[in-house]
Amino acid sequence: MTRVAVIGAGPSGLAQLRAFQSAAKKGADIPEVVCFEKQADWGGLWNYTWRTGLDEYGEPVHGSMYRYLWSNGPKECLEFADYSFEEHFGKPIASYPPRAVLWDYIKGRVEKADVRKWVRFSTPVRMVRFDEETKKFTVTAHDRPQDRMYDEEFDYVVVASGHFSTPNVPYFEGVKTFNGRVLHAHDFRDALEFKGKDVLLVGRSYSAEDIGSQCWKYGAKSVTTSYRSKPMGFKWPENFEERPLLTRLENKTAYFLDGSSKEVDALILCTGYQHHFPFLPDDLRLKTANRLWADHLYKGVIFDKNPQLFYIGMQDQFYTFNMFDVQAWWARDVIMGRIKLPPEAELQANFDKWRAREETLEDAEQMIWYQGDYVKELLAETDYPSFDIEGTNRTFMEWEHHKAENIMGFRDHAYRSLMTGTMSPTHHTPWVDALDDSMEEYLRN
Ligand code: FAD
Ligand code: NA7
Repeated sequence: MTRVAVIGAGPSGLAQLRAFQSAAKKGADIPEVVCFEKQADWGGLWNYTWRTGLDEYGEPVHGSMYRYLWSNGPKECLEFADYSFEEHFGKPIASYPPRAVLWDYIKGRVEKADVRKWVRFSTPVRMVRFDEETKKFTVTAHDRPQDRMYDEEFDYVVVASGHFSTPNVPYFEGVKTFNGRVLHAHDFRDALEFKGKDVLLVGRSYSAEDIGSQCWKYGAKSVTTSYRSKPMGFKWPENFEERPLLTRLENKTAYFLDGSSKEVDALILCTGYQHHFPFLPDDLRLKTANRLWADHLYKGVIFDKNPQLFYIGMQDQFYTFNMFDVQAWWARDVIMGRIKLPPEAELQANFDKWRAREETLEDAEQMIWYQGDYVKELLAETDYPSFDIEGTNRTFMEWEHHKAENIMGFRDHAYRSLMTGTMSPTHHTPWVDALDDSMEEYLRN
């Protein structure tokens, strides 16, 4: 029997499990699927952990999410086409759910699909090797509770281990002797730690924007973000400012490229993440920057050096859950022989086309249409329920517009579901006043 290993049970890995299960439900003979998950539960980053550094087994902690995190984009843009929010919650809910609500939604679909039995929890994959003669992979996994390592053979491997977990940590002069707290966004957990403090963040992307906003919301005395390329440019509140790049630190003083300086209590490096696959040897390991068209992946999914190896969710993301789904359905259909891969020259030409367009992208709007078009291309080749990509793109545009209007108020807007057509209700409390991020509080009518 054909065997498929899925590495990771986050949204991408779970999309792969659901893809196979949905084919089985329609009567197809599916391969045996084994999912290895390093954490004790599923949901990937959405499964919050209070731990930082190493976990209870001495494994690097995967989680980068923090308390009070609310979706940073409309839930309407990530909704599963085969499992709506309304189906899960039994009623329409507001558009920017906190983490716990989204985790519940992610779990609901796979609980319904009954695929938990395919997952081996607390089992990190240590190594994957490919035998050119037998054309099989040997996966070495470590059952942590039993403290037992073992090898198993597979015909296909799907890597769904995420890429927002291993921090990119640049060096700044004087950081060694800085008299305050220094951390990377990966280790940020609770904004209340910074209440009453002057906080400095380096970076200008989602983490800097959101962690900065949260520190502000939970009472930081001041928030300063420092950019390398250009400012985020939002209309920030009075005690929130953007400055050019940090050049050095001295005691508690931060110096910036424009010659200015500021006393700060903490430095949070929101400087992004590395694609990091310590369990993959050179010939199987994806090496790419965080970009919309990742290197080495034909159709954004299949490894160019080995057509039995797939990577899900490895691109930079506007689209998330439903893009992972479309990728997983596509990978499934290649594995099951429903999609016949074209000759390599054709795959390369397809890659070159997407890469060339990626290099022309100038702003978020163009990037969203680009990723939408990519999702559309894969969607057309599988039986994943079709959904309105243009409508999704337009919702993303509204989101961008609402952020530009009011960065601390964009989450108070509501959007229409592209899957059910239902208009979402406005949330009962403005985001700036909503300090309780529990599911009960969010779903309260
Ligand atoms: P992950 O969620 O990272 O899951 C990967 C899984 O693989 C984990 O469970 C991990 O334990 C497991 N794993 C890793 N290595 C191994 C191994 N060797 N062996 C076995 N298992 C392994 N997206 C949105 O749509 N909206 C948001 O608001 C949003 N906010 C975000 C906030 C933060 C702070 C971060 C970091 C990301 C956010 N994202 C958001 C993007 C996020 O990347 C996706 O939503 C999604 O979690 C990606 O799913 P994934 O399965 O690809 O990766
Ligand atoms: P991103 O989106 O990869 O952004 C990384 C940011 O870090 C970006 O603004 C970079 O600046 C900045 N960066 C990287 N290296 C440096 C150095 N050396 N000096 C200064 N600034 C640097 O990561 P995020 O963590 O923000 O977001 C990742 C995910 O988490 C995302 O999906 C969210 O939903 C949550 P640049 O822009 O290149 O000038």
